[in-house]
Amino acid sequence: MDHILVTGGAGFIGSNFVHHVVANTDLRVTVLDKLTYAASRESLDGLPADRVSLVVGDIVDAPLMERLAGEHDAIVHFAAESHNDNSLHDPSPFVQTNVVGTFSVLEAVRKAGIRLHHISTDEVYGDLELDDPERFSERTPYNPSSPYSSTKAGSDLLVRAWVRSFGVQATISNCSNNYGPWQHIEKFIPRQITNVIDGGRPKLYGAGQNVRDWIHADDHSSAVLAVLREGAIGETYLIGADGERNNLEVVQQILRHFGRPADDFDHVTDRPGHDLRYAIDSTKLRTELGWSPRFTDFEQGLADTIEWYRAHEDWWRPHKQAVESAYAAKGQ
Ligand code: NAD
Ligand code: TDX
Repeated sequence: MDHILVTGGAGFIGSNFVHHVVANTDLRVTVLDKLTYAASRESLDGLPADRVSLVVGDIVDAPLMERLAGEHDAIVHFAAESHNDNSLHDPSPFVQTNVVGTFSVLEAVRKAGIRLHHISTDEVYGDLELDDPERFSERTPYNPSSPYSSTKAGSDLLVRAWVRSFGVQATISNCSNNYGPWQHIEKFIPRQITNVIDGGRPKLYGAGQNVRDWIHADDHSSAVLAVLREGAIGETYLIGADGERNNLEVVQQILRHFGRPADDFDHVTDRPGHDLRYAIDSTKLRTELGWSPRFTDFEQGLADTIEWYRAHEDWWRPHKQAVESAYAAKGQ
């Protein structure tokens, strides 16, 4: 494997992955990205031009996908509409990109006969009770809740069918909630960090008891690289770093970092159908591929992320007002 195509590589996790690949391998990378509102070209700044190039285009565009598949050894497929709240407002682009787009990627891979790694989410498994001793594993039945997670579940099932029916050489990974640099400020952690930088208050949906299993985007990247290189074709690997925290704990840690009082936040209208808890058992990935996370101290990783947003105000500032107006219109 020499030259890989990374769809969605100008988004949050995709760009972290491209940086990880450049720093840790000799691979050359082409990023294919539609540059939606969620993308940023700046996230690819500073990468060597002889190793990384950007093609602006849509994964739904079948001729484009076929041409690019023919020019690469493998595709790592991150491109998606990724925000649950947006999917409740307008599911249409989620069906287009996540389902039809993945179909287009699969057909291109099938025709070119190249390797595919499909990126997915733990949300395909639905949610867990707070006191459930079990966590999600590769054997957990699919039970998605939102338009976002159901389109991701649909894309996973397409990949499985293309492996079984057409012999496509694909793997799948389902990861828990990522944090780190370059995450769009519509998402929970960067929204709260930038609210506090602005002198405002974090906004907690409902009581703040919902639990997410946080992993640093660089650890997600190292896991994806491990599966791309050593994963068994047709297999699914769950990626997680044992980072369960409820939303209230995360908000209070952000407030503490800035020296603000622990109760200096607002409870706002809850998300309809809000999943209660996600938690990943990543035993298969750790035992079969020898992977382990590097960012095992969530408190330190969050502190570093806060400092990154402080240092990159030029990047997020132009979007802040529009993001907050859209939330305010929904009472959030
Ligand atoms: P993101 O929204 O930050 O980035 C998505 C990228 O895909 C953007 O650059 C966007 O321009 C691009 N894109 C969207 N539609 C496209 C299209 N039709 N053609 C080409 N490019 C298109 O998302 P993210 O948080 O980086 O998530 C990346 C992937 O990881 C997604 O598949 C998501 O489901 C998955 N995932 C995310 C998380 C998380 O916590 N963010 C956790 C597990 C899995
Ligand atoms: O302002 C907020 N207040 C709040 O309490 C926002 C934006 C969110 N929340 C809550 C909702 C969730 O319980 O925080 C938690 C995290 O919310 P998001 O950042 O929107 O993430 P989530 O819905 O958990 O989905 C994320 O993880 C799985 C990614 O966006 C998905 O792409 C990924 O698949």
